[in-house]
Amino acid sequence: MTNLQLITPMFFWVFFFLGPKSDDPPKTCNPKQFACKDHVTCISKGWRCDGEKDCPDGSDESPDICEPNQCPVNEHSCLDLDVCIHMSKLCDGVSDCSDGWDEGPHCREKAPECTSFGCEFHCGVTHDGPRCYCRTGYEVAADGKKCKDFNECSVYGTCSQTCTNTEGSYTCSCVEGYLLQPDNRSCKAKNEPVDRLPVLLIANLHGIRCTSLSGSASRLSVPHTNQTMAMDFIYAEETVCWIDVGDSPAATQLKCTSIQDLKANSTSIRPVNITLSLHHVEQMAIDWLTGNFYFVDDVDDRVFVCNKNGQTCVTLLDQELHNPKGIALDPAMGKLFFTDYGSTPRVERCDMDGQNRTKLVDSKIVFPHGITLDLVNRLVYWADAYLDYIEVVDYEGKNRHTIIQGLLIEHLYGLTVFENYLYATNSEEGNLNPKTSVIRVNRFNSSDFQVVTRLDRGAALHVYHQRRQPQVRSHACALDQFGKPGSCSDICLLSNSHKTRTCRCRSGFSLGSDGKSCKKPEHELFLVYGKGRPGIIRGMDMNAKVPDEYMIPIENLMNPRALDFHAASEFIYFADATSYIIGRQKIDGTERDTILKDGIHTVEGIAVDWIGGNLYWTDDGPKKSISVARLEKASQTRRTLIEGKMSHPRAIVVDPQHGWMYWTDWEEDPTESNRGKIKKAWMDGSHHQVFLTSKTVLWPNGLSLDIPQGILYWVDAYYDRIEMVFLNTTERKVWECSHNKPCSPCRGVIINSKKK
Ligand SMILES: *[C@@H]1O[C@H](CO)[C@@H](O)[C@H](O)[C@H]1NC(C)=O
Ligand SMILES: *[C@@H]1O[C@H](CO)[C@@H](O)[C@H](O)[C@H]1NC(C)=O
Ligand SMILES: *[C@@H]1O[C@H](CO)[C@@H](O)[C@H](O)[C@H]1NC(C)=O
Ligand SMILES: *[C@@H]1O[C@H](CO)[C@@H](O)[C@H](O)[C@H]1NC(C)=O
Ligand SMILES: *[C@@H]1O[C@H](CO)[C@@H](O)[C@H](O)[C@H]1NC(C)=O
Ligand SMILES: *[C@@H]1O[C@H](CO)[C@@H](O)[C@H](O)[C@H]1NC(C)=O
Ligand SMILES: *[C@@H]1O[C@H](CO)[C@@H](O)[C@H](O)[C@H]1NC(C)=O
Ligand SMILES: [Ca+2]
Ligand SMILES: [Ca+2]
Repeated sequence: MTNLQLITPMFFWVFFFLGPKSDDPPKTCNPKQFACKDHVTCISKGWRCDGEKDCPDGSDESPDICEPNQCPVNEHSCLDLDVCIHMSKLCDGVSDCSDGWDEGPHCREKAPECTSFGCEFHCGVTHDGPRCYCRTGYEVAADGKKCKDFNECSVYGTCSQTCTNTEGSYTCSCVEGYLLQPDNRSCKAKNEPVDRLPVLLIANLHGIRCTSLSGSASRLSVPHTNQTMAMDFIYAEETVCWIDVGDSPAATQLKCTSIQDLKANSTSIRPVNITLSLHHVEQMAIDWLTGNFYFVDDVDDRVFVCNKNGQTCVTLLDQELHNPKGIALDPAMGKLFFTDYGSTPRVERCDMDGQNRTKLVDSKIVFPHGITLDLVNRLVYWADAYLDYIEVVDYEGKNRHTIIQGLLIEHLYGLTVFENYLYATNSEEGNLNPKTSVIRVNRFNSSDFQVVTRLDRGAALHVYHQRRQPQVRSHACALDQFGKPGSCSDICLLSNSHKTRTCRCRSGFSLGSDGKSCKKPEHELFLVYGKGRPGIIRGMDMNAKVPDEYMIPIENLMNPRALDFHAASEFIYFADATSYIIGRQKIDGTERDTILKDGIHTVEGIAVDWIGGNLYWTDDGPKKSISVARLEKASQTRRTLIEGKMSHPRAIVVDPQHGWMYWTDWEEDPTESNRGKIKKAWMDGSHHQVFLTSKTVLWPNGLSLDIPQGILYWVDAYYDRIEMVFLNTTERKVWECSHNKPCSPCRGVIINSKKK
């Protein structure tokens, strides 16, 4: 078997060269200030949306920052647009606006217009002339005169749960498990048993604290958790789980403990061994139906999930993620929600198997953090730590509404909702101050606001109550007669509802045709890629519908830049540019080894000669060279074949059957006589020559050779395209992207490589 049969023409090295994190909000203004869109001016946050333009560009009053205030039905605004009065108070001889705007000479002047205006109910005199209004429960129809039923249910907060519109009125009701309150709008969760009151679980510097909803301390406290930010619970199992952060990835662990009857039991603390690193996990959420753990990692920039025992973990999302911060689940609906404050801050949703990814919010959002769900009304609440607000949208991203905005909430981290209240951990001086408070705000009336308790470095918080984790009668990942969840051999994920599932396999295995069993793949057609910051190399089946990991990832790299695969030995060879080494690891994750470290500089390309058992590499360091070494005993056998005579040697491939090697040479400042090139030479370095150069070749990379067809493929990182050339005729073609020949996996990469 040769290298070639494994690697199809669509096999490209794919690299993400991401710079240091640069997606934090602008740093020039202090936390109490608002940064104008000009990125220069800072103004006091209190001046934002106050009706006066304070930024030179007016961005402090722009519609995407400030929602225009709209008066409720049958009301009218005063001169101060934030104040509304009922229209019956216009020109009634009493000054109702503090500025007296509702009264004045216009009343007498314009009153006659009202009599002939033809309102079905009543007419109010405004500065702009007559305006009709209707009796309570009705609104003015499209003609501006007749009255029709007002749909109160379309207004956020009319009822705290179910709202039924009626002619001239509406009624509120509550779903099972809740009781309607005397105000006929609010719903209170039933406690079963009755003495099982809801409590707040708060992760903080000293452990996991438990208080009543009003903040008075309760009996439970799980002590000695270590720098825990991420925490969640499984109510049905009376268990809380959290991440203990240690000094190293290995010292960072997921732990769970029983909190039966809200009594801490330190002997029941158990680690859940997880194969993927949890060291940079920002937040977690437990699918309480299946017991699967979901994590967001804002350094490795991925969302991943592990099964209940931690043995199988799979990555759900790792593309177009820049700093995922918060995560929340609705397992009954099969929905996962997360916040990300990367280059385009946003709130997103996907199914719980990672499919159907959908953007919900991407405007008027800077630094979204905590996120929580109203599982009854299907609403998503999130906090923005830069714009200092809590807002809400429905599961479709519609009906957006601001709950509270302003200095009372400075840097919200954890967020949860229960009954009429939102609870959040709030740090008063941004991240710098370890002192945090837990606040609660009525989500239908932001003046109902209070500080519940104070603590050191409060992080995740949850209301621990049965109603936060409603059960379903049965779900698609229930254990079968062999004890396998949803009959999946490795991990069962709920997909777009609790009635559907997706089986996934652990690293190195792929799903069989039955969609349930996992088997070792035959390693055909696989794409290995490295991703910068921090580096990782992984493999996947390019044809598979679900991106199973096809090999144990090579983790903890600084900046992987080049790689190749030796089929016979199953070794991946890779160069790590920042740590100046060439190493290898088998695809089953074993035998990680550094094979070359002295005299290795900026290795940009690696090629395995599977016939001769040699490794070729390019080095774009000070010396610009191409070298070779034996695959075994590499450091004793290395030899430089070509030195100098190149601008920026990059990708390299070898054709040992015909004795040629091909590599790309970038030109930073191209001129008429100096362009990007593809060069070739015999595999001993002799017969060095330019194979191809042209005006339209600038940054060729990702060489790939189809030897039987005699075709060389490359991507041009400057022109963002894939090209091919016939070795026999040097005829060039641009690879057309189509359904059967997708370019997208490469395209993202090419764009990213420009960021270097
Ligand atoms: C709630 O509804 C009941 C029955 O319809 C009524 O008697 C009561 O006055 C209502 N309470 C409020 C606060 O509107
Ligand atoms: C907590 O983490 C620190 C380092 O961050 C470590 O020295 C200490 O041993 C850990 N404590 C526990 C109880 O794990
Ligand atoms: C504490 O947990 C251990 C292990 O789960 C259990 O055997 C023991 O009975 C528990 N003790 C109490 C007081 O609940
Ligand atoms: C988890 O790992 C630790 C240390 O590697 C080991 O002692 C323990 O038995 C493992 N637990 C499980 C449940 O596999
Ligand atoms: C996306 O969701 C819809 C239902 O919401 C479902 O019918 C469809 O199969 C999903 N698509 C994928 C790719 O999962
Ligand atoms: C909102 O909350 C404040 C403070 O608790 C209270 O005084 C006010 O009556 C509430 N408003 C409504 C409409 O319930
Ligand atoms: C060059 O190679 C291509 C692909 O193998 C083949 O179709 C074509 O006929 C060859 N041309 C010549 C001139 O040999
Ligand atoms: Ca008045
Ligand atoms: Ca109505």
